[in-house]
Amino acid sequence: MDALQNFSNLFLATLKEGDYVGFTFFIGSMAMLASTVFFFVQMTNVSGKWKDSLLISGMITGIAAVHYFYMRSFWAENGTSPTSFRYIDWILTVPLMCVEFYLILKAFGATVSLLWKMIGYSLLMLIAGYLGETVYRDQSVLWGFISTIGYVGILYEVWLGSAKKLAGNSNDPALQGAFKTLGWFVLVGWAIYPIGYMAIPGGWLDGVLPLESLDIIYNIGDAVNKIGFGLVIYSLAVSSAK
Ligand SMILES: *C/C=C(C)/C=C/C=C(C)/C=C/C1=C(C)CCCC1(C)C
Repeated sequence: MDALQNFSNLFLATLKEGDYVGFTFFIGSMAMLASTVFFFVQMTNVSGKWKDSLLISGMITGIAAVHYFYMRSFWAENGTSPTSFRYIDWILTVPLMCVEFYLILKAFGATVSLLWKMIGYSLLMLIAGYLGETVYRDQSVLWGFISTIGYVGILYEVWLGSAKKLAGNSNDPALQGAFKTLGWFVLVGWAIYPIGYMAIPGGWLDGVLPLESLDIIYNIGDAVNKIGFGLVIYSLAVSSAK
């Protein structure tokens, strides 16, 4: 009975009126859930190789949905940021976004080693960010810098490196357009996160942005990047030549 009670608290803790940060967790949960249904249903409608891409899109928002249900309750119960769960979510979903790039470019020669390189960069980015935000808060600027090296690595691959060259090999304008858009997600959409990170005490924007803005910024970032990213893949899947 106790276990059942604990379990229901994890998912069902009640938000208070006027808790705007909590509201964004709630909206995040619903948006991720709805998108997951959408991607999984559309998976059955798209042709051949695109099924895998839509499966991954649904996995990304599905993993995020479960985390958001949990994080919403964590916030409602404790009134503190569910930082560890956020990073657990990211460490699962960001590598899956690298898999999306790989799947799109596979027909144009993307190798598994490119995939691992991008996953490696994302792990560096997220592990360093986690350490700076939790274990070594005093040195959050240093860890933020190390994390940024991983971020720049991903940006390099997508905008200048081998991923970009492979996309250039394609003669499908739909693919090239979608790849460009995904690149903008990584450049602009993902830049939302370091801005949130800088709002923590001791960070460069400490005092400029209120601390509560951290969760709001991360919640908006996740919705834009996970759902938006998946929608770009979906529209590529329905418009691409083959
Ligand atoms: C769905 C979740 C996504 C796309 C998460 C992306 C997260 C980042 C791009 C985080 C980047 C960070 C830095 C570049 C420096 C400061 C620490 C981080 C982890 C917030």
